[in-house]
Amino acid sequence: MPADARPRATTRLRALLGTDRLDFLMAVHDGVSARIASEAGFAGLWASGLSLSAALGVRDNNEASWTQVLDQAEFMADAATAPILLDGDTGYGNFNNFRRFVRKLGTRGIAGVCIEDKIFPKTNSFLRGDAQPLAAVDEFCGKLKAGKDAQADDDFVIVARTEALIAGWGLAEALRRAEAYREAGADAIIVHSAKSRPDEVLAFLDAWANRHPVILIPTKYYTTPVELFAQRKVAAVIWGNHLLRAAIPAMQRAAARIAAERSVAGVEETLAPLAEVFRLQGDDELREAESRYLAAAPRRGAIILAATRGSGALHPLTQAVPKTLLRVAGVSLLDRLCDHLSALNVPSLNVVAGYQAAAINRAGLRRFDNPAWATTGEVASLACAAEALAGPCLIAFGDILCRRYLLQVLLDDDADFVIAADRRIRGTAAEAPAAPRDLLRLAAAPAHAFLDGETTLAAAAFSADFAAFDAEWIGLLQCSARGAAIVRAWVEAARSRPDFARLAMVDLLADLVAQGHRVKVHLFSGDWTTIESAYDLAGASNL
Ligand code: SPV
Ligand code: MG
Repeated sequence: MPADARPRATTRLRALLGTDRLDFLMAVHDGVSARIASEAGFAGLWASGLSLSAALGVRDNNEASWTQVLDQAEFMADAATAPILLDGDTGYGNFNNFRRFVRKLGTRGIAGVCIEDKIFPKTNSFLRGDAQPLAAVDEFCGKLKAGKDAQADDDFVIVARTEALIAGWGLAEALRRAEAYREAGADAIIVHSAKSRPDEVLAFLDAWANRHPVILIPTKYYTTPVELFAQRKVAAVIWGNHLLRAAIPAMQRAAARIAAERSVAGVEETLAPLAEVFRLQGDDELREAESRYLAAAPRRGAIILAATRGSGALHPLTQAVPKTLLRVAGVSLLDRLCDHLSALNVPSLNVVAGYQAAAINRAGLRRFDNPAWATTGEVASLACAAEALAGPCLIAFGDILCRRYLLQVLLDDDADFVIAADRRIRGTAAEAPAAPRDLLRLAAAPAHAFLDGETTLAAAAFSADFAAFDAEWIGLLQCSARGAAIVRAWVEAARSRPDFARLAMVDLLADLVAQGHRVKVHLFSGDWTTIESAYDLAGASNL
């Protein structure tokens, strides 16, 4: 978040209690409720022990430990813009425990704490209230003094709450305790009541005569118009538990309906949209921060050319699926390639489909269709996905199988054009007549005859003249953002060529070289294959 130009939360809470105006503190129980209440415009928040413990699924009997409360409080403070007064129950022990609690609260962005004059472990004031023992006044005053001495921020607020009326000890005792707590240094007094009529609280206020700020929690006497409190200069009213209670029936209704209907369709429109959840989580701030702090790395992409059915030799296997969906060891060529690319952090995956295009429907893979797949070549397919040539982009044939490291080597190279080649041209001896392949002539022999290495492309062609070339292209072209823009421009220009339908990717490589671009070649020996026959497919599982 940008630096908060407003006064500190402690200062704002103190100011709120110091005025003659009646303010309202809304009870919250977690980060999201703290944000919701802040957005609703409450001047302050009450981190309610009842609400917090209920949200955690435990009782309001100090079952959540003080450090667990501290952690919850920190989430609230991070999410809230309004200052938070935390319900500190009895202070989690004696003066020593309380002063440590105060110091820790100060480090978690909490503006103030309230402690009540009961005995640890306490129970909620509306449960068997009159059976609850009260703390000795002197002991409680010592605790308040220890808290005031421990606070690091002068504006941190410590509120003393007397349960004298709850416990049935009467108005005089409530007044005696409130006065003792004021003298001990409490910044404000809460006088709590479990009656549905405000009479005992109003009697207290009248006798108290505004001698020190008072906060009320009219959970039981909620029908009392707040003007009666304002007239008596009450500093603040706490709405003690209503957001948690609003959430409970909403969750119960939704849970029951989803269970009964075995579907979420019925409740969907009754719920907060996910966009609202993300908004409450502050996603917009993260986006803004990302634009400031994250290097504007363009999203890496890949375009997989997979429009073909494959040669006649494969037709018995490609009746219902394109070649790219042929499986090797149970995984299709396309899935394996996409899995590799995802593992290598290439988020934007695109495929150009043609034959049996609808069979390609992998989640997260964007499909472009080349309806003219039967009569056009690789470049025409690439042109169908030209818009994906934005930012660094790997162009790959969909019918190859290769080890992941080959892809990694190309992706790690930030030259404008990088291709992978095999120094051994496959099948030269075995095939008669030898079928033409994507062949490369290298500008220079690599430094080592057998090790993987890198060099520069001198020429490329689809040819059977094996003797005239040095290596075979593996069907992978990695382009930098600049390289991708050049390829895109070349593809757009190629659309008007008479031979457009026949153009192959090697024609692109040859043209890049002819135009004076450096095409870097990484040389490998094996570790890949392309599937042209059932024989290739059978052999591929050895990889
Ligand atoms: C709380 O919200 O936890 C309180 C107020 O302490 S009450 O539940 O009224 O005691
Ligand atoms: Mg409480």
